[in-house]
Amino acid sequence: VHELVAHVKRSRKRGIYQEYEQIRKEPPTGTFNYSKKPSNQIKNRYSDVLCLDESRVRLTTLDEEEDETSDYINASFMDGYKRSHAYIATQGPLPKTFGDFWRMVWEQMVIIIVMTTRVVERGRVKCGQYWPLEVGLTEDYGCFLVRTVHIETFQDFKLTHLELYNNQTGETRDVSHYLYLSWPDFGVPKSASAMLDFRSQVKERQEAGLQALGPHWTGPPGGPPVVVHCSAGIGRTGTFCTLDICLARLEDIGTVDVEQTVRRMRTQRAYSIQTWDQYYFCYTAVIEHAQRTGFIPPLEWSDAELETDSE
Ligand code: PTR
Ligand code: PTR
Repeated sequence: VHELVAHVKRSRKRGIYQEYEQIRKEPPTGTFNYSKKPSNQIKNRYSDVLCLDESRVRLTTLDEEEDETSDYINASFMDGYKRSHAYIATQGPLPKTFGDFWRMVWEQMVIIIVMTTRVVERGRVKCGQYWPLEVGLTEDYGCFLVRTVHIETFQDFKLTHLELYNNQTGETRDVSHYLYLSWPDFGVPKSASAMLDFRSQVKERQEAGLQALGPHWTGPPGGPPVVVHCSAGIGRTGTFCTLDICLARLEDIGTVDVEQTVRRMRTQRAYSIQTWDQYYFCYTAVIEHAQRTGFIPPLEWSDAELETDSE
């Protein structure tokens, strides 16, 4: 991490910006054929944000009659630190895809949903209201019923405990829904420390959830994938996951590689991280975390000293 600090100081904001521009210029590494099929296009929130065929999440098809595209949802598996399928990065569900979204959550055994957008921002709808807003309410999403059990409100986020009921099997599961409130699209979180606290809460819940699954869990070692979404599922989602991966590696072996993490992520979810300040934020948040946890002394780093040549 000392090297990372040295790298940022050496490159200054301009250098980090160029590093990001370089990544941005690289073309996507695969095809988007499923996203482009005519019957799937209506399932994409944005016609220019598609998912790579190779890493897309497939839904199981409900009956034989359905055509071959009915397994489509705009969602991608992404690796985490030393873990494959650590995340599912997805777009904010559309009313048309609410049922598909809950089916994916069920099929992938998801216990945590991280939402980094608000439903409406600056007067524009960014994501559908795919869960019941008030405690005690139940919504019907076709094969699944979702009930809001309990809501906890924190300064920068809201944690909603949901109960997901499968109409066909009669089983019920608990899902934790984390809604981060202070992150505008194409922007960065108000403060790195709020984001770091948010991330550690999510991490704790994931670890507790994995414990609770116990020996019956036969899926990926770290537990079921965490669903992360914003509006398009690339900008804020990519930033959150990059940060999570970088911090996990820092905590494990004391080193960080933001650049390669983002490159690799883009091979699984194209266009992850949308702006250079989201990219730069990953650096500063990692450094802030390293300071808070004692990897580097407080005096080694000050973001302010880099302001001078920012443009
Ligand atoms: N099905 C659980 C229940 O009804 O208790 C869902 C739930 C889980 C509700 C946790 C509230 C919970 O709160 P906390 O995480 O604060 O203990
Ligand atoms: N076509 C949209 C646009 O550029 O406005 C696509 C888009 C929307 C891309 C939102 C990224 C967005 O941000 P996020 O992934 O953080 O929701």
